[in-house]
Amino acid sequence: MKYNTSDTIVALATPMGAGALAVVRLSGAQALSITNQCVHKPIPAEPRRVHFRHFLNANQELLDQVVVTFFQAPASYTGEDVVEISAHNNPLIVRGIIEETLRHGARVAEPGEFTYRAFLNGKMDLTQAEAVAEVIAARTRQSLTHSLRHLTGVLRDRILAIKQDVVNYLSLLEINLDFSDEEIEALPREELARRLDTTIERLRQLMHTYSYGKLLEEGIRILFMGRPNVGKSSLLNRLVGEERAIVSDIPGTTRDYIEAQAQLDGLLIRAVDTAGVRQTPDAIEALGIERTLRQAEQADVVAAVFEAPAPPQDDDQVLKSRLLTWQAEQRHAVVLLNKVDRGEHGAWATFLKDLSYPVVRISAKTGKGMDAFREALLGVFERERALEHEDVVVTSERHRDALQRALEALEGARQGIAAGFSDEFLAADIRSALSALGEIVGETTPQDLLNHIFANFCIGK
Ligand SMILES: Nc1nc2c(ncn2[C@@H]2O[C@H](COP(=O)(O)OP(=O)(O)OP(=O)(O)O)[C@@H](O)[C@H]2O)c(=O)[nH]1
Ligand SMILES: [Mg+2]
Repeated sequence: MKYNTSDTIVALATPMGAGALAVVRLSGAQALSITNQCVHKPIPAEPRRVHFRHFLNANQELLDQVVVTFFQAPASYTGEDVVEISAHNNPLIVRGIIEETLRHGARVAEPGEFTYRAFLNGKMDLTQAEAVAEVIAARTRQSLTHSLRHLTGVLRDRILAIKQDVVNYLSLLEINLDFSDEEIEALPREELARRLDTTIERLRQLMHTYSYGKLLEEGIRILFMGRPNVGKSSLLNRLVGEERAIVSDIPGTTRDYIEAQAQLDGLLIRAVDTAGVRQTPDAIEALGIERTLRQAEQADVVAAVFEAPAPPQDDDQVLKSRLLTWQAEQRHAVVLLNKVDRGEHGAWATFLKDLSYPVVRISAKTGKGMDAFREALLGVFERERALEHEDVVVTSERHRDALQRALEALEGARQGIAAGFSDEFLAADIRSALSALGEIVGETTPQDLLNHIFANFCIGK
């Protein structure tokens, strides 16, 4: 066990810095008595009342005027006695308050320890505890919506419902095992097979939502590629709505890649600008180009940029061959024919003919075609985005992996039935499915994994 959970912990719950208010939070059996040693008049043990107090330092001098709220166990965030002290947000005051509580026996909380205690005390399951961090970190409207849903326990409920079915299969199998001499079958095998199929299907559907959940969590990584000077940086600036990348008419302006963020229909767009791809004798530029090609492998979608008013060049042909390869590999891309404000050379229609990617005629200068570009981007992720309205969306890789293991175990049991394996074999598979499902909600999660999850929280959560 990493944390000692019998003592009283303290931490700043709001960001450190200057501001109107800072909230210092204590949790543990001594929360109120420690606080009472630091204020000019004791706070009665009546829960959820707000008290105005003078918070005093070691010399009994005024440190700040504060407002203290007491939450009595178990009706608090952590399930323990909790005291919240709202003070003026000055680091001198905050440090002073924390020091005083430490002097009277509190301990500085470990990262995530308030939430960890809430989890240990059954105030929330592991998916909800993880959702606390998700809610705080969410950067788009959609991702916040789903994090908040996780916080209310929708994923927990879904997992527990599936788990209950699996528990039933196991107990029916165990009845079969107990009465194996008597040739009574509590559950005929065909019936078990049918029910397993239903559960397997439910797991598959839930896992399927991860394709959208991953977009929510990680955003869409879009990489601008094209030969020098076609307007990649200008298009990126347009997409994110600010001048992030340097634009100039000197080919080879962008050397290293830069990333800028924007929101698109509630999704996070992470746009990456790259060095123009061309044959070059310049060693530094060549390094940048190599990087671009490596980045392209990690992008969710490549925006391939060409210059409409000029005829296709050798370097354009190189990019086109790449696009043809990606097309065969079913990777996502959008073709942007830029600078259409200066017209379009007749050769492009033929040049782009063998590409099945959407082609958007665009101008970074006038903004024409930007909406079509956004539409094309969203179109690429249409299948994933269709899952937006699912009640439960799996957004965590940890959950997806555990679901995958549960699914494989149940499929193993299903195949065992088809192959006529004994009940013992089936029961073993079903038990490992149960354990995988239990890991998601925190019932069978190994301690080191728990430690790892909570260690990624910040202090004060
Ligand atoms: N007329 C016109 N000029 C554009 C357009 N987009 C970009 N330009 C100009 O084209 C030149 C190159 O633009 P950049 O955005 O720097 O091009 P780049 O592809 O990032 O170039 P490198 O970083 O050198 O690879 C600049 O002078 C831009 O002002 C457009 O849509 N129309
Ligand atoms: Mg550039």
